Amino acid sequence: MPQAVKDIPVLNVEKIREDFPVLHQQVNGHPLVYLDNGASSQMPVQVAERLDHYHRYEHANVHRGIHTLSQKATDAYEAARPKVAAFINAAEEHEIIYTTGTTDSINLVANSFGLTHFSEGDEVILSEMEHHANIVPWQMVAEKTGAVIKVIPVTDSGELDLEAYKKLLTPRTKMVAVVHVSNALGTVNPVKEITDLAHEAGSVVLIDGAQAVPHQKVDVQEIGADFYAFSAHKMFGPTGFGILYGRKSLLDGMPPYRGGGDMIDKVTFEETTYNVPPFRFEAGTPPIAASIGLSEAIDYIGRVGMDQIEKYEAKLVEYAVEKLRKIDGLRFIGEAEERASVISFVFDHIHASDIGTILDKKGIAVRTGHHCAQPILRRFGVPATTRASFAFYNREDDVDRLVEGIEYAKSFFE
Ligand code: 7TS
Repeated sequence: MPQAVKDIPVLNVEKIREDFPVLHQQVNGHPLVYLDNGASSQMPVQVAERLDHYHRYEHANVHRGIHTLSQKATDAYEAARPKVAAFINAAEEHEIIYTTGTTDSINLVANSFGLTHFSEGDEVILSEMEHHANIVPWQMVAEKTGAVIKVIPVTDSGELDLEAYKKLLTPRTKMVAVVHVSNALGTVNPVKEITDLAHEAGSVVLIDGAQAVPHQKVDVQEIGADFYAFSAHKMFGPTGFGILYGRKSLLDGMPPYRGGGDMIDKVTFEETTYNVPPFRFEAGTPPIAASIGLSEAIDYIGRVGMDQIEKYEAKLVEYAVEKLRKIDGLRFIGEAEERASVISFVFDHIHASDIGTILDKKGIAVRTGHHCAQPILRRFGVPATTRASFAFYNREDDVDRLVEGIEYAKSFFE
């Protein structure tokens, strides 16, 4: 079995960092400062070792082998379902669909639910701060069905304009699809209120939780959302894997999105009948190891403690905002009252990619660009921002290095 996992009774950042070997390297001659967690978080050794153990000793295809190894692999693969259900407080494990990530989860709903429920003139409400993954699939389905996309505007501080949202809801609203935490602004949206309002208007709701699940407790029953999507690689797990939570009563009535092995009940050339959810939506050999890796990542998060993570990151982000605010010429893009571990900023006369390149020379990894959220950057009149995004293994020292790096970058343009 993999090495016994380390006990972490309180959030001790130095102890936690021992579990992330990737953080202990030099980049361009400097100790790495990793502030690109919004794109992909790092993996603790416990997850890496669990993946290694699976590949060395447990690998077999799932759901189809009578032999012992296949049964073992199936058990380990399926174990993520109840674990994820408990992690987001889903009512039952069959509401958890394995996908390849948030993008895949949203495409599944857009195609399976959207293509069958939308008709000419129906309305889909998105927000101005969506990632392209929560825009483009709806546009593609709207094009096929004649549905119309409406957009909730964002205020100057980077919050959703809820009064405008209320006015957009009509009896024709069939779907409200909104991000929980914005990857470009860091705004935490009031998803329960948004969901309640949508339900009052008779609409179904999808929440894009890609940037929420690594940073805060998510309770899908409390939010009341019908669908909730997220990715394993942003929550200390492997790439190529993600989750779609779907309300059972809706999933039962949804057709498959992809055809193939595993998603069927009976196949003849005349007619095919389909498996029950979630298997109906999981055609073909899945990312078996990745599911096992996600289980381990959820265990790891559980040992650190989501309450601890929330508290720790809130303090760290507050520290970062205060330090960055003091830098002459720096302008935040997104200053919502409720914000998570993402800070975006610009300088009027320095391009974000220049800042990012110079920071990299100092070993500091940030993301620059439009963050796959072009409409919201357009809303703020900027082509790109520099974005620092945090995880619970970041420290105040990382923030200090970032501030020093930005001052250094600025000195080239003065
Ligand atoms: N939704 C949000 C809010 C995201 O931040 C991302 C990825 C996605 C959806 C898509 O997730 P995927 O795992 O299917 O790719 N966001 C980012 C980012 O901010 N930088 O790189 C990827």
